Amino acid sequence: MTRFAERDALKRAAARHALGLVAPGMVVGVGTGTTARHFIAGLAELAAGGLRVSAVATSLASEVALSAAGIPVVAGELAHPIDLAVDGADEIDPALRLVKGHGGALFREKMVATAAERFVVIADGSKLVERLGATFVPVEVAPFLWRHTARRLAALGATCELRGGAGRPYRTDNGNLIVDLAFPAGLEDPERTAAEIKAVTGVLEHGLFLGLATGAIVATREGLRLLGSVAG
Ligand code: A5P
Repeated sequence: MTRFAERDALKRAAARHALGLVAPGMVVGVGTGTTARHFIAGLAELAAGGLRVSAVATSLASEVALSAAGIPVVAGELAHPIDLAVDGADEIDPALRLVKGHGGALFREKMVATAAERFVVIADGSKLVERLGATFVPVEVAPFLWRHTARRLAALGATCELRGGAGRPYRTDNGNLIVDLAFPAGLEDPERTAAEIKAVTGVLEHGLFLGLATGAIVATREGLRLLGSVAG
């Protein structure tokens, strides 16, 4: 098995385990990315077998996949909390703090995570880190005067890169830009960095998800690791 196939099998194992948390009638927040795709495939099978749930999608891509599976997708009109949100992550630290957004969907992902009563992360073991900032922290910014916003973000001690480059910038589902921040030594104090990023005018949201995940299902070669509270 190639390394890619092995990682994909682990992502699938984590996603499949999360399906056990879904109960009839739930409003389920559904994530974005290669791990979440396995969760959507499993939900589609359950729906085909008669399970009735509705979903809140964290991206247009996930919305399309859910609709294709006949799962009703709700958005602005949602009056009640989301019962359970399930999503991937790019980094998970021992305190269940996350970096998310490498797939560009961080704004809606954070909206869904904050609106959910339970937020369970699904991932393969490569996402576990001792300290956040091992990769990069995506920040969704308004296109208006974005270079000025990026300069202020760089002043926080980060290397900033516009995703896609200035010639062909990546656009989020919300029509905004993503600036990826790399912190050479990682994040000593993620809460402080999160507050500093959020205080920059022009920033809409960042990929530090702190105090949001209630549990994580992490699939490793040695088996599933359940972090935090995962049971229903
Ligand atoms: C999407 O914007 C991200 O937050 C994803 O949840 C994250 O990048 C994990 O993606 P994979 O499951 O593809 O690794």
